[in-house]
Amino acid sequence: MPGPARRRPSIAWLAVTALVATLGVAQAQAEPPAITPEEFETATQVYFDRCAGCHGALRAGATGPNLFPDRLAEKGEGYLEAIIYGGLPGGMPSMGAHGILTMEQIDVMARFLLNEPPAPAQISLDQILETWQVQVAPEDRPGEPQHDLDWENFVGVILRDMGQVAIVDGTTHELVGLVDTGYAIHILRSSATGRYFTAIGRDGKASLIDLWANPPEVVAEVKPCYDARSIESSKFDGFEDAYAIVGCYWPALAVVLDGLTLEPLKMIGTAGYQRGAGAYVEEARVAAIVASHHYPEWIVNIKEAGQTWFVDYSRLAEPGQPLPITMLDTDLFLHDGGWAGDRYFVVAANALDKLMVIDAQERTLAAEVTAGEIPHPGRGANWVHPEFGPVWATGNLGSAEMTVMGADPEGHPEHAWQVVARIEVPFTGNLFLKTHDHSPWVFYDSPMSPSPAGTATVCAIDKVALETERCWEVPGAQDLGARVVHPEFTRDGSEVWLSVWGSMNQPSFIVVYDAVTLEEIDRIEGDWVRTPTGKFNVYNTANDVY
Ligand code: DHE
Repeated sequence: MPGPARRRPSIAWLAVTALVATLGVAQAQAEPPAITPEEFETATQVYFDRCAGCHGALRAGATGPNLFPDRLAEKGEGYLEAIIYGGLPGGMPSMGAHGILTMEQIDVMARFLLNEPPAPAQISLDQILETWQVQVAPEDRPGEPQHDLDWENFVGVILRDMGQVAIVDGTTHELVGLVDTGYAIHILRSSATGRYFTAIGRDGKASLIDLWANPPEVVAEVKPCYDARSIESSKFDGFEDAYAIVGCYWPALAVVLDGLTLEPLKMIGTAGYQRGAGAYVEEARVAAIVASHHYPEWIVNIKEAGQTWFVDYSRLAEPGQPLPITMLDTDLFLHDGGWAGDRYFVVAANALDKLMVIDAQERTLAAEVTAGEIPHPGRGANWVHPEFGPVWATGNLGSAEMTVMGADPEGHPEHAWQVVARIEVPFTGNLFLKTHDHSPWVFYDSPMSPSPAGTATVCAIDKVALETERCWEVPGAQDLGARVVHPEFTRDGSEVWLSVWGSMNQPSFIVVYDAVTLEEIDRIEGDWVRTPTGKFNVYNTANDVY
């Protein structure tokens, strides 16, 4: 249906509607506003790219609230435009103020949200097989590295909006190679040996990157879903690099792949009943996945089901390919997480402000801990504190706090899974923190801060005093309209790198700090450095150093 000509909202008008929204004054909206088929199609794509991660492919909500038209109709189109433009302190990004969406797109998105959502498609194994390609067969790959570089100190840098991964030498800071991957590429994981990076794009495309090739190259790829966030390799003794798994956001699916060719081997549907005797959830998204060192299995977190699954890959090579799955009830809104020591895996139930501590040896829920608002650990940070023993920390999206808890039930039972410090930081909007045994600091970002200064700031937190030592703005980041994100260490822990995440229209840089003195020692620059986000040192990623 053709829509009427649309007005362009002015910033002043948006400010007024934001105030109205903040004061909770509802604007009645009887009929869904008109939207043309072209606008609907564009909005569906924008929603998939920018909104589905938090609000769900079906708009049923998760990290963010549900975006069903019946709820939103009470709030009205002006409210929606204001929130999309300006964001909210709890983590909703300011899409307009940060130049992510234009005024026209915001206008279309507000109308799209007030109309019924489209039904997303399912996928079959045949469709997945059509996307599977092996560029270099395992038998044609080199038996040893084809370069003299210290490949275990390579850093894979995600160039998000370029759909590329840059392989950078962690020793020389030189670019070793650039490879094409999936759209809006999200994370990399190292295979057990470190030889391969597996990459996952938001479009569900998985790529296998061989670091022994000169230059590194994609040797296999497959697209097992339409929307994905996680990927992991098999790491148990005897199964190194043998298998990989992709966790999909849509369809509700995890797909087991051959680790050397990415051939799809098993599809595991995740739609089902929520923890306990809960409701049936059609959209049960796969969030963090980690490879266990205790058993030949992956620990797979199903967000809307509130369950953590232990997926046993040890018998995949047998005829009939049984794939035993142990389901543990944890809690809803599971998102990201990492190892606390080598026995416990901690995953954030983010919208509940909780951390689930999973005992990977016993396959039980060891504890639930209340963090700050919307904990977002990435992988978290591990170190040994002189009083509390081994501890584990998370940042929080919604509160200006780094939360530290005891993580050693055997040696320090009185502190285990108790919050031992809530360390004040200047900004909300943290996404990642990281540390290394050779650094006295935890490095802490705040790219989702509503304050532009916050988005460009990094903090160093004292691991012994348990207080913020220093926070500083990365010079030049604000001039690029960029956010400073994702600390990562080099293999020996002497340097920490942070991405200056600007727009794809101009190059930005990766800033390198001395991990002890906090001095800036280099900027990795070049025309290729566009939209850098996550960075993954091969050794640290393969060995879960964080
Ligand atoms: Fe991520 C980890 C999901 C937005 C960069 N992100 C994760 C994980 C999940 C997740 C489930 C854990 C994977 C694992 O360990 O197996 N991320 C989501 C979303 O749903 C969300 C909130 C919204 C979306 O639409 O995707 C989202 N993520 C982002 C970003 O905006 C970031 C900063 C840049 C980007 O890709 O757009 C981003 N996420 C990352 C990174 C990690 C990650 C770099 C891995 C951190 C690590 O150190 O291992």
